[in-house]
Amino acid sequence: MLINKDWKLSHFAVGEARDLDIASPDYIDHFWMQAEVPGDVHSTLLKKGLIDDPFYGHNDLKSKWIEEKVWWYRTEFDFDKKLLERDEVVELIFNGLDTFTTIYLNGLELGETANMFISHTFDVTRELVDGKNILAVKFDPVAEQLKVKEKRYWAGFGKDRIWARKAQYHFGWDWGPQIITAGIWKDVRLETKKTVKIENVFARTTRIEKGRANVLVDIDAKAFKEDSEISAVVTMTGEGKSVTEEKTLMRGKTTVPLTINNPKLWWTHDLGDPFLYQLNVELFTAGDLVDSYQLNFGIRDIQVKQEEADGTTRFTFVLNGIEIFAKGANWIPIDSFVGAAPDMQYKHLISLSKEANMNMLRVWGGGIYEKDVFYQECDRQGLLVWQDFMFACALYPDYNRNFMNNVQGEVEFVIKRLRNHPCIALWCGNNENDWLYEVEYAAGRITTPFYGERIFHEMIPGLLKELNPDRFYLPSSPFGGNDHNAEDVGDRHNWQVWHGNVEPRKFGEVPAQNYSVEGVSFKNYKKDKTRFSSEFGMHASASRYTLERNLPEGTFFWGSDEMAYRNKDYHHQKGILLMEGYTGVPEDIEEYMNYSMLTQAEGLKCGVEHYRRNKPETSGTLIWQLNDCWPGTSWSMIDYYLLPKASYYYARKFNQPLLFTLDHQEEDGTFSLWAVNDTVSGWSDELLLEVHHVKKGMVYSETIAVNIMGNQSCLLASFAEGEVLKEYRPEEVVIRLRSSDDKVEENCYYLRDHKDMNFAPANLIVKVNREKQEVEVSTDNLARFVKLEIPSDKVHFSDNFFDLLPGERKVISISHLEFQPLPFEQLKLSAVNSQSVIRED
Ligand code: BMA
Repeated sequence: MLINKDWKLSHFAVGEARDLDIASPDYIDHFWMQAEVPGDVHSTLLKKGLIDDPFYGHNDLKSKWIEEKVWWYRTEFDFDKKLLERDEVVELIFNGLDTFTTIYLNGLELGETANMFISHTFDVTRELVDGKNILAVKFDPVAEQLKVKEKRYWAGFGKDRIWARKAQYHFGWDWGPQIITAGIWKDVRLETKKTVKIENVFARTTRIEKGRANVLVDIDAKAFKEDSEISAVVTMTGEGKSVTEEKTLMRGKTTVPLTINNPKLWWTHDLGDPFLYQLNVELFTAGDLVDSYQLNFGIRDIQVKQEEADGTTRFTFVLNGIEIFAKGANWIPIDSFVGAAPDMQYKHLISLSKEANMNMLRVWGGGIYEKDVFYQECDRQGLLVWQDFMFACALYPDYNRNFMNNVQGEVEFVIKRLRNHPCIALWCGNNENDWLYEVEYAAGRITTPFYGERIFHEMIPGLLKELNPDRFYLPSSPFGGNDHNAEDVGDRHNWQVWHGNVEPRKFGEVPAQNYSVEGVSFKNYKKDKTRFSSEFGMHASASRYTLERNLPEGTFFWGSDEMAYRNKDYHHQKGILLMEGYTGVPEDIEEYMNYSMLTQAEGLKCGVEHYRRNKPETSGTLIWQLNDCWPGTSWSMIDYYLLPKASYYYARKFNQPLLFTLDHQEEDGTFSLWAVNDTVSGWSDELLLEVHHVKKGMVYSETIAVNIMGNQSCLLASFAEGEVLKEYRPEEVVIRLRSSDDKVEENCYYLRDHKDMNFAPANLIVKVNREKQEVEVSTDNLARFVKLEIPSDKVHFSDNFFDLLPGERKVISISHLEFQPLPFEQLKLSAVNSQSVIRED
C-alpha cells in the first residue's frame, strides 16, 4: 500500500514548536497546504505559487529562507487491522528522505534518519491502529545539523556538505546553484509480510560457455517465526522457455544454481540486443506462498582488461568476451529538485544518449545513486553504467564513528540495491578525491591526512568483496599511475582543456595552470594518450529558449549580470580564451550562443575522434557532461529543457560505430585519413574524399578502398594539403568524408580555425511542410552551422547545427519528445554565414 496521497506540509522556526505536539494525532493541520509525495518542499511551494521560480533570474537567493525552517509533513491513512492475520508483520518503508528527519506514527517516535541515499524501514505492526493513522515526518534544517561539525580541512564547493549524506551538488557546484532541498523524495509504503520476507536476492552470471550459461541466485530471507521451514522456487523465463529450480533455505539463506541452455546474452545496443530474462523468486512455508520477488535479468559477463599479454597497460571494458570502446558521457542529477523530476525525463535522456551512439553513462559521485527508472532504462536500452559512490572533490571524516556507521549502511544498501542490474559495469569509490588530495597537498593547500581514504580503500572494497566480488572496483576517478591522473595507467580526466591544468605532472610536483589561448585549447586533446578518458569537455551556451525563459526582461545580452549568474564556474575567462582560439571572441549574445556551441562541438569532435583513432590504447571517452540540473551555462550537451546543443548532434556523428575521420597536422600542413570500426564485423567500403570550395562546390575527389577488420582503427592515407587543394586556399574549402554506399554519416572538416575561414555569404531557402513536420533547407554557397530553433522545450530535430555544401539540400524532421504541437510559425533558421533566409510554407 502506497502512502503517497494526502500529505500536508507546513514550516516552523527552529525551536518554535514542540515536536510531540505536532506529531500528535490530535494536532490540527487543517490550515496546512497539500504536498506532493514524492517531491520536495521547494517544488510544492512553487506549485502553490508561494515562491517565485528559483531558476528564474536570481530567485534562488529569494528562497533561501526555506532552508532555515523546520518543515513538517503529515498524512492520515486508514488501516484495517482486522484484516491482518496472526502471523503478519507490517513494515513502514520510506524509500527516500532528504535528509535529517524524525518520524512519528500516531504520536510515537519511530526513529531518526540522516541519509538521503538509503531507504528506512520500521516494523509498525503494533503501532498501527485500526482505522485512522497519523504519520508525521519532521525535517530539520541542514545547516542546523552541520553547524556543530568541524570544517577545518579541504573540500571543494563548500565545506559543510562533507558531513551530510545528502546529494553534494545541493550545496552548489561549478554547474549548478546552491539549493538545499528537503522532503520525502521517494515513495512511502506499507508492506504486509507473512512469517517470512525476502530481504535480498543476488543474481549473477558465473559462467558463459558455448551453448549454456550458469547463473547463481542467492536468497536472503528473514523469518519472523524461528521454526518456519522455508523453500524457494526460482524461475528464469525468456524467449518462451523457463528453467525452474527449488531449494530449502538454511538459516534464512540459500543459493540456487540455474543452467540456461542456448542463452540469449545481454549486449549494449551497438553490439546486439540488450536481452532481459524474467527472474521470479517465490518463498513458501508449509505450502503457502509467503513472499515473492521479480527481476529483469541480463546474462552477460563484464570485465575490465588492464593489461595486454605483453604487459602494455589498458583500461578496456570487455563485454561477453568482446573488447569495447566505451562512448558516452557523465550524468549529473537531472534536476536541483530531483525528487519532483518525472520519470519520463529519464527515459528521454537515456533515449537521446542511445541515439547519440553512446554505450556508457557515468553516474558521477557528487549527485545521487540514481532512481530505479534510470537503471531499468539502461538495462532495457543497452547502455552500460559506470557507477560512482557518492563522494566528490573533498576529504570526508573517516575518523568519526557515527559518520562511518552511516556510510557503511549506505554502501551495503547501495551494493545490494544495484548489483543485479546488467548495466552496471564498474564501481568507483569517489570522484577526484584521491587525485585532488595529492595535488592540493603538493601545492601546500592541504596539511591533513587523506581523510576518506578508509572509505575508498578499506570499507568499500571490503564490502564489495563480500557482496559483489565479480564487479571491477576502481577506488577513485581518475586513478592509476604517477600521478593519479596519469596517461599510462587507469582512467584520466583531461582538464588541460578548459581548466588549463598543466600536465603531465608527477606525485609531489606543484600543480600549475596555464590560462592562455594555447593553455586551454581543445587541440591539447591530441597530445593525450590516456587509456580511458573519463572526463573532458567545455562549456556551451544553453539554447535561446532556455535562456529567454529564465532571464528577466532586458538582461538577455552578452555581458549582463544575469548571463554571468547562469555560469557557476570560477574564472569565466577560460571560456573566452577557448573561443578566442577557435571562433574569435563573441561580441553579442547571438555570437556567444553560436561561438560557444561551435567551439564545444568542434572541440569534443577533435577530442573523441582523436581518442577513437588511438583505439585500443585508449578505450573510452566519457564526455563531461551530458545534462543539466537547471537552466544554466555549463559543459552539458543537452540543456535543462532537453534541448540538445550543437555538440549533441555532432556526437551522433563522431560516435557512430563506423567512422571516417581526418587528423589534420597544423604544424606541417598534412592530414591523414582514418577508419575506425567499433563493430565486431569486418568493414569493406569506399571512402570518398571530397574537397568543396565554399562557392564553387566540389573541386577535388578521390576514392580510397577500405578493408578493415572488426574492432580496429586504421590509418588509410596521408596527404599534404596542397595535393588535394590545388589552387584553392585552405580558408575557402571544406573536406567531406563519406562512404560510397552511405554506410556512414558524412563528416566535414575545415583546415583552418573558424575565425580564419573565409566563407561566402549563404542564401538559404527553407520549405516548411507542417503536415509532415518537415523542413527542406537548401543553399547557394556553403552554409556553415545551419541552426534550426523553435521556442519550445523537448524539441527533437533529426539533425541540427549541420553544414550544407554549395547547392545541396537537406530534409529535417521535427517533433516534440512528448508529441506536443510545436509553433512552426516561429521556426527560425540561420547559419553563421547566412545572408538571407527565404521561407516557403
Ligand atoms: C570535474 C567533475 C566535476 C566538475 C567538473 C567541471 O572535476 O568531476 O566535479 O563539475 O570537473 O569542473
